[in-house]
Amino acid sequence: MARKKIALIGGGQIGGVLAQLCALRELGDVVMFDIVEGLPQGKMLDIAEVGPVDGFDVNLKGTNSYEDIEGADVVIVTAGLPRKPGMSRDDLIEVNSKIMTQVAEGIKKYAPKSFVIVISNPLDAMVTLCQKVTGFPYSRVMGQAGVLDSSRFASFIAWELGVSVKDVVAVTLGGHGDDMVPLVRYTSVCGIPVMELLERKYNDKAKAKEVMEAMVKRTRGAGGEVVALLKTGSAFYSPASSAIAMAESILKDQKRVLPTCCFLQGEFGVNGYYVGVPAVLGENGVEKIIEFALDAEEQAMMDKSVAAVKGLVDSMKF
Ligand code: A3D
Repeated sequence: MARKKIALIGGGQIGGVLAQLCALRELGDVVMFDIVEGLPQGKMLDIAEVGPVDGFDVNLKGTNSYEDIEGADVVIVTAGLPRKPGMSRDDLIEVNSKIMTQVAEGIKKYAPKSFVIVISNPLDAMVTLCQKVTGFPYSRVMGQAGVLDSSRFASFIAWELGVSVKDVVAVTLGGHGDDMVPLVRYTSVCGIPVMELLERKYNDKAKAKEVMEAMVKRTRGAGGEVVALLKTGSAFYSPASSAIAMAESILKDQKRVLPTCCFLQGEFGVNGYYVGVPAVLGENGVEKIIEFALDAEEQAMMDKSVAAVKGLVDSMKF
């Protein structure tokens, strides 16, 4: 059986971590494409030379030619500019749309059977554009945002309650913007609703609510919090790990349920837009969107988030 092949489009901060994680987990052979000469070649050589130490055995190649991504099973796209302090993700739309159009044309030509995971921002708009340009089925083009947003939310809850991050299950819905929807009612620690644990901790419902609201706010602004600290770019370890979880679920047909930016056709009352929802990821890509009931307050937050996505996507000229 041939080895799996993973193509990384963009060899910057996230691209480098993606390559290292692919190698460490031996997910397959990896090709990194970037327009900057020497950058992908240098990064891949650097990682490859530590195979004997880390004990991985995969082929790693850096390239400036799209031909080299030929036959890729999974393509992960990080090409594009990241935010600087004070910028919103939406400020990147003009410049990153041009980049995404070129990238999607390259993928369409050289990896026509691949599954594509987009990370470039503004996420929901860039996934939409990637699907439009490639013309691939919706099940094969998706975006990474929700795995990370949910992981951030789960981290804040674990730190607040003094429990292992492994035992918190949290989910966020909606667009990857400041209106994203962390779903408190469906968040639990070892199956126990998180609000029950917070109320016990503080013995005060109002205080518990206040603490949760602060964590929801921090989750919504978590990307910006990292940008403000780094000053020269945005988060890169965490989006890389999150996309690898999605790629691994597809490559190994794990059928994990992961918050994924998927094309909705009526689910959650959304029709014809890419929005973050839980989905089953397996050998056929997005195999199923998991729908469930939202209460009036959650639906209102979802509607607000979707309205922001629609505004951005509708502003793009395809
Ligand atoms: P950075 O380190 O700047 O890397 C981007 C790379 O893209 C650079 O190496 C560029 O040379 C390359 N590039 C530019 N134009 C092209 C092109 N036409 N074809 C191929 N490569 C090109 O950025 P980064 O890795 O930190 O971030 C990449 C993207 O991910 C940005 O748009 C970020 O905003 C976004 N991002 C998304 C999340 C999500 O969770 C969705 C989180 C963090 C960052």
